[in-house]
Amino acid sequence: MLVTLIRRYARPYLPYIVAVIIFQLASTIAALYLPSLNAQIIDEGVARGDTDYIWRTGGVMLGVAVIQVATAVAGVYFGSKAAMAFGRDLRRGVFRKVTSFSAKDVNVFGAPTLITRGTNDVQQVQMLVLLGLNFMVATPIMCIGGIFMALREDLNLSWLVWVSVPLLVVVVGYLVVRLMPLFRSMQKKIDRLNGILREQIIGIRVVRAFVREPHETQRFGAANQELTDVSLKIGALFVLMFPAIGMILHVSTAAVLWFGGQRVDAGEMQVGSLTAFLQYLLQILIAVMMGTFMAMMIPRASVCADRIGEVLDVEPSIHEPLTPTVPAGRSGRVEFRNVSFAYPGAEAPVLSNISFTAEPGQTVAIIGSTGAGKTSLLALLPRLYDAASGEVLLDGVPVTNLARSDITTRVAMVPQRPYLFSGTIEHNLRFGRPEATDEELWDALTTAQAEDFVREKSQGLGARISQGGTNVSGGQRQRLSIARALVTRPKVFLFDDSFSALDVATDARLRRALKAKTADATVIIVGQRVSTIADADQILVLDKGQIVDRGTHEELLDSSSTYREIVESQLSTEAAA
Ligand code: TTP
Ligand code: MG
Repeated sequence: MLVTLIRRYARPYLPYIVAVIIFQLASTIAALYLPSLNAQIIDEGVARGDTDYIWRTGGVMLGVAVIQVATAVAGVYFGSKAAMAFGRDLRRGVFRKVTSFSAKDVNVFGAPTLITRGTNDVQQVQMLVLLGLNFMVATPIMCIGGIFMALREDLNLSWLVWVSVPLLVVVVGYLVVRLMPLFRSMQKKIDRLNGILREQIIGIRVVRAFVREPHETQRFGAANQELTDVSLKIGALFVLMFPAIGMILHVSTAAVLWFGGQRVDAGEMQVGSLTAFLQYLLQILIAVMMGTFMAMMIPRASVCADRIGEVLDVEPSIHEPLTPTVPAGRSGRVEFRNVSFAYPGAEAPVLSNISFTAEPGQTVAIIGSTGAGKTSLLALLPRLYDAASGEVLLDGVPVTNLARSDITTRVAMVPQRPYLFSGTIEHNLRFGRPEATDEELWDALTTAQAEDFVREKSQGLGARISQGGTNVSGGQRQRLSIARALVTRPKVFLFDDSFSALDVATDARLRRALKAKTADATVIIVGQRVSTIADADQILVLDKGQIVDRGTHEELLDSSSTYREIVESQLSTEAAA
């Protein structure tokens, strides 16, 4: 998966990558050339007292050093550009994919892990690409070139290379192998800690109300301690790593000086060669170290790449038809034909054999006890889910054959638990139709009985709404979300229990105002209060996912015992209150 992802998302940045390779090649070769120039100055210039030679070679050395620095900077620049662009595109890819998910697809993963995959996991892969671009070319050339150059300086000391490099690989490799599982476990502990923190912040009121702070604090404390323990273990290994590497570097230096010094003494080697040899050995060791660090990132990044791949590979369970049918009329006629539906993984169907028609200008009301399937029924029209059997038709065309835009411009839903986005009131109201004018917004607010409280805000339409709409009351949120639906001027309105948080008087006023605004539209209302739905043209009584009775209020009072029970229970509770 790692390779696939990198291949797919890095392709547009191929020119950058080629630039990185060229610049790194140049900078590595320059870096390899420097110690040998240094040796020449010492052995030829200083030894013979040839000032001219020293100046000339020194000048060349300065030039090479400048080239080395400049190309190294350019390499890192293009490498970073490519890696960051890669990360951005990958994040965008995950985001687009998740946006195309149906409610069912989101449930398969769960929201928190989708968020982690789109952010943290992408970052891990991006990091590997960044380091890869920076070291991929330089490291092997440095190793091989370094060994070649070192041997050119002195063959007799070559055994030092063959001893110190494998030693370093073994030591660093051992520590890396010990570190890997700890890193993986740390990732999981961070996930867990985030999860607990998130839950506690969101549920803070409930935690307070039930005085669960001590218990929650303890739960958080335990997860926190686990993370600390893992971090400490990692720390302990790192504490070992740096002295171990330092030790190898220093012992190698001492060995080169010791054995090289003897050869210099014996006149078999020149001082310049000795320093050059030493510098090459250090270059090789540092390159090997970097290579090992990089290798350490690969497993971690590939775990992340797999997790990202799982998201990208999902075929959204609800997709648009390839050749959408264009409906003949656009009046907003809704028809359910023998519709059955079950939630994924549930054995019993939530809806069975639902058939009804809602004509434009009509109001169809749905009433039934909690869990009867009212919300599920509404969800089928905007295709939040697809029916298992039967057909849901909008203007005579099955919704599965309609283009998405054809549905969304004609159907507006006020969900049972309305959600507002962080931003301003205005921005929320224009959600479905960005080009709506201010007058239209105020008009919708008036109809939704929300004008007064918006006017009371000093910033009016510009008043801030926090994420989810948590800084307005439940009833205000419902009315804003009704106004949001009105602004889109749809042909079909779906109100899912949208008046439940309103007092009876406001409910009545709102429905009167709505009636005028929705005269030509098809209205489907889910209601709990009989008063909310009594004047509907058709009332469907839903019980355990089936329509048990249908008719107007008067007809149902006569014919439906279930309906009469509901009415009586409400009358008696009202009387009791
Ligand atoms: P709903 O359709 O949500 O029932 P409802 O809208 O009639 O109830 P309420 O008046 O309380 O709003 O649920 C019907 C059944 O489907 C219920 O048994 C729970 C189940 N269900 C799921 O399994 N998954 C879901 O995502 C939803 C919304 C419901
Ligand atoms: Mg419901």
